[in-house]
Amino acid sequence: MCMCALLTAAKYSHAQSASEAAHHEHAPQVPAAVVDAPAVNPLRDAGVAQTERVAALTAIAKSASISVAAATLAQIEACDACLARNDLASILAAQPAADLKALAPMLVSKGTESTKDASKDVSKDSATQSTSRFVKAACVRAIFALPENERPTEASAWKPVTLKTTCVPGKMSWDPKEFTVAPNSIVAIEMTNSDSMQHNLLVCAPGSLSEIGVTADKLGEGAIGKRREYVPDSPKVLEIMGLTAPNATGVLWFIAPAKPGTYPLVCTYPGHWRMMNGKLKVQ
Ligand SMILES: [Cu+2]
Repeated sequence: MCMCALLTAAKYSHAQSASEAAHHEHAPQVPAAVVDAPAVNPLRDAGVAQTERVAALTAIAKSASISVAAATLAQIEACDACLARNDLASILAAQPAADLKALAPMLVSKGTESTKDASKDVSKDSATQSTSRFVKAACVRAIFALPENERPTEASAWKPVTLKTTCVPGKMSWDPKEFTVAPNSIVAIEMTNSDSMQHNLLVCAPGSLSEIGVTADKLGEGAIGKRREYVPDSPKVLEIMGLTAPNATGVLWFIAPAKPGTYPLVCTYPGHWRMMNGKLKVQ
């Protein structure tokens, strides 16, 4: 039996059990979200393996006769504030240097032009303005993936700040967990997960820690939460480093908020937020 037949069979048996449940008052109800869950989009959704995202991007690149790097940049622009944005940025940065160099004029242009939005308060940005911050960060990250002597001269004006932290084994905490950066600076967080369980890292709007944390805990109770990898659907979630496996290092590049303040860092894996939080001070 081919894979599609298997999937169809699985879908049919699922639908059948839902229908049976609906006709039997004592049978447990199958939540509609499970039966009618839309297909996962490897270019937009959370919880998709990088290999699957790359396969989708490769297919687009092939059909349009462009490089995977060019296809990825187009998808980063199209993805808006989607949950795949940091993964797409990571894929772009991992493309061959020759392909990134071919894209460099565009990367420099986009990495520079979106600073026009930098005077805005990030927590009040419209989706479009936020997108340009994401696109800018992805373009800058891709330029810095090139060897230093191959970067365009414009990039010498960019001074990324790298913040390194570690998930402390068994402590549900980061070390360090407080950082200070300048407004609008280019920031790269590298989180080494030395713990035995998955963790993510979100940058949130000032004062929103408990709101985001409580929402994340609720996400732990349903299928939707798992599909979102426990990232609340809230404008107060500003930046997302997705779930990072034990012994792996998560990387998140972003443009620091324009408005000075204390921005909570939090892991939204259900049950973690009360202990696993930190501070990004922008001043
Ligand atoms: Cu965690």
